Amino acid sequence: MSLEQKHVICRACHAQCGLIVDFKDGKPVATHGNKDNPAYAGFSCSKGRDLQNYHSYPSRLKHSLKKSSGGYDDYEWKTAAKEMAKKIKLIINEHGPDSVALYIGTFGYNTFPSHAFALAFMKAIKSQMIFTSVTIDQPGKAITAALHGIWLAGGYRHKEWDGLLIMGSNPLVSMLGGVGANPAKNLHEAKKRGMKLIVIDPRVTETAKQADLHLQCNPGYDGEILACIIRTIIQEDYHDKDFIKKETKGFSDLVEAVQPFTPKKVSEFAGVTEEELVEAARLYGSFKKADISLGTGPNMSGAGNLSEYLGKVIMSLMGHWRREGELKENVGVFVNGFPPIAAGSGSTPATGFGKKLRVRDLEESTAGLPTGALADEILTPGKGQVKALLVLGGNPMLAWPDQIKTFKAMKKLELLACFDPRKTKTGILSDYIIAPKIHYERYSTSAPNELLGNFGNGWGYEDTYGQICDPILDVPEGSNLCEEQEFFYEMAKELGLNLTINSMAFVDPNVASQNQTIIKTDEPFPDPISIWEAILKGSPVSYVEARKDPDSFKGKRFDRKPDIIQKKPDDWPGYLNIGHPIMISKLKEISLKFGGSPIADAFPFRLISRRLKDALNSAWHESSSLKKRLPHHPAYINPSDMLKVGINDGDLVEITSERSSIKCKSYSAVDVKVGCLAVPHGWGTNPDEEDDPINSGGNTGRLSFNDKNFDPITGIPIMSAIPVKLSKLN
Ligand SMILES: Nc1nc2c(c(=O)[nH]1)N[C@H]1C(S)=C(S)[C@@H](COP(=O)(O)OP(=O)(O)OC[C@H]3O[C@@H](n4cnc5c(=O)[nH]c(N)nc54)[C@H](O)[C@@H]3O)O[C@H]1N2
Ligand SMILES: Nc1nc2c(c(=O)[nH]1)N[C@H]1C(S)=C(S)[C@@H](COP(=O)(O)OP(=O)(O)OC[C@H]3O[C@@H](n4cnc5c(=O)[nH]c(N)nc54)[C@H](O)[C@@H]3O)O[C@H]1N2
Ligand code: SF4
Ligand SMILES: [Mo]
Repeated sequence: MSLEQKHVICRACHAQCGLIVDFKDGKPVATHGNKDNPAYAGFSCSKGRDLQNYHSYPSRLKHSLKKSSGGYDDYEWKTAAKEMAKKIKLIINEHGPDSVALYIGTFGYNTFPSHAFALAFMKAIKSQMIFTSVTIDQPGKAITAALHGIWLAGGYRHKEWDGLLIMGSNPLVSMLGGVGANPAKNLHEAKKRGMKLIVIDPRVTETAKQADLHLQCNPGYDGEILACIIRTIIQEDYHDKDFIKKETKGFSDLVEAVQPFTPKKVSEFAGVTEEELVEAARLYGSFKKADISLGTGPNMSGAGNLSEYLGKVIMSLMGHWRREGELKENVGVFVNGFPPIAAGSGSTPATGFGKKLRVRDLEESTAGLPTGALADEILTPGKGQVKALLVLGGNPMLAWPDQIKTFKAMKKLELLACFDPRKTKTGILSDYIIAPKIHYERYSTSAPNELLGNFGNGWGYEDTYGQICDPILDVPEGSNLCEEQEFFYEMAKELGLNLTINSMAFVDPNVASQNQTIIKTDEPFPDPISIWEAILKGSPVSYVEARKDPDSFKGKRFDRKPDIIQKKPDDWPGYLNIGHPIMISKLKEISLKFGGSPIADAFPFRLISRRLKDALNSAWHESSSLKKRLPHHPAYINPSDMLKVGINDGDLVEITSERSSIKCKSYSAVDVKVGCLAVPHGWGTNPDEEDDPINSGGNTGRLSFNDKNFDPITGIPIMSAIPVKLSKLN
């Protein structure tokens, strides 16, 4: 018997944990954390620990598929690429380049080469119709970066925090939310050091259980709660007047706009007491080096841009940004961050520079094109109608809002192709499913998580951590699998086009496009190392150099000096905008209709989103750990609400919104706010299939309209805090 250990990067989520795989007689038998890894320090989650099984899940495709009259045929991927390219050409000839759209889902991001080649392909065919899951996730972050501006030196990291405010995020499960690569350990250490944690969430989440102060709010009032905190911070004189004067604009407009948000008024509808609101403001006001992190909850419940914006405004009011002369340790390994200058970038437009959609006056914003409107772009006839959709590592049928409309849209397409290792609910409507190599079978780096570090406070790495990973397992015997980038290359080759790859080692897209590599399709497909070299062109540490050190494959701290934050030049034009007119008018708008629109008696509950430890959106539902822990898709309901409606734990329930209804199995959960149902997204059947609440669960996307209550900038509709009613299913 031979035993061996190999290092790997788990790409099952953005966290990109450095793990170890145990091999027995050449077969992977276990995957686990690596306690010597300097960033993850032994961390792994149940999905990572299931990776060796994931490669042979029954649902895993070993061949690409093409739809035929009798179902699906196994297909050579190269043949599929040639056929799809021909079809795309016909569609473009008839309807123009923008009739071909690309949707990049969560897995399209986690694999940089596929992402970069997909974008390059779209550029080559001259289509601007590139959509991603960002606009149905936390688009408020990109809008805030534009309107508020970015503090170039960044914020403080968990080792330095004396305080942290988390709103509508659960980093102990989601690994997003700013507590670093090993959130449980980092949070524990920070708290031991005296850091105080404030959590604002309708659920007593794993993270809220650690909080010094938990505001168990009603969902959908985050803008009001933050405005109230701002009002109190200013009124009680906690703000940093010197920082505000030197580095920000808009203070007086802000002060005026938050006046209506008194603790008394906000406490009337936000589900928290006046005292709790004031206590949260005082506690945050007492912090010197703190961070505010918002998650999907506030972004999906109606005022995402405003909530994200006000989160940053509080940090700027308090001056919780890294200052001149301080050290910045995360100076980048594979990704270049912002220059280490103690200065605001200035406010830039969030829209008005890109592609305009034909529907609802929506257009490209700093968060990208509105995915919430893509179904309409497919369904609305006329010039510019989308006829072909390429789905890279996503699952629109279970992830997009308005499942009923999404279904109609998918059926309407002349060409639908999914790049996915499984035949998903979108896959079963597709003309082609392209089966990729996965995890152990691919080259990867920790760059995706590092790049994320520039988009969310406390995301990414603390310091100069990086890892490289080469394949550690052959593809299954008899399979015919590709990496998505090879597929895009084959399509481009068929169309006689070259591909121009932008480096992904820069935050600024303009700089990225100055670091391009042209992939000539009359030459052979480049080897994987050259591909990664191109993807990371211009990175602080060269990929090829990094490969020379065996420790890079285990995950290590690269030897790079921390930056000393520089003083801004005297003529620096930038600033932080804490009173942006768009956000000030949004504050006025919500102050005029306090408490939002009254909830119709017909829909007295609010359905909120939440994530599951063992699943990843619509994927990993087959994992053994999930099946053991949670055999059914749960609708978590407070027992007092169950009593009110006359349901018992485990009963099947119907959840109905203005849009439609779904069936789920109820789970009694004292940790859910009374009046809320917490239901994970990414489950359920397609609208033309039988409901299957036991095995498939209910799709929360089916409960939302994509064209009502949507954000006018990003197009995100209400995907959390959806008004619903609840009844027992007989
Ligand atoms: N109501 C409601 N709706 C939501 C949310 C919510 O909280 N509430 N969350 C939203 C959010 S935050 C997001 S990001 C979206 C997610 O939206 P999507 O990204 O569209 O959905 P996922 O389920 O993450 O789809 C990922 C797909 O990638 C596939 N995959 C796995 N590994 C690979 C690989 O190596 N290569 C390729 N090509 N594919 C792979 C998986 O099988 C899966 O089908 O959903 C959104 N929808
Ligand atoms: N295990 C696991 N990890 C994941 C994923 C997964 O599916 N499973 N998905 C990945 C993806 S795509 C993403 S984007 C991240 C998301 O990461 P997070 O944003 O941390 O996602 P959640 O864990 O769903 O936390 C959202 C929280 O918002 C609360 N909430 C809902 N509505 C409201 C509201 O109106 N106001 C407030 N204040 N709170 C509200 C919910 O109770 C929930 O606790 O996680 C990623 N990581
Ligand atoms: S947290 Fe994400 S990257 Fe880490 S082991 Fe789990 S699924 Fe993999
Ligand atoms: Mo997401």
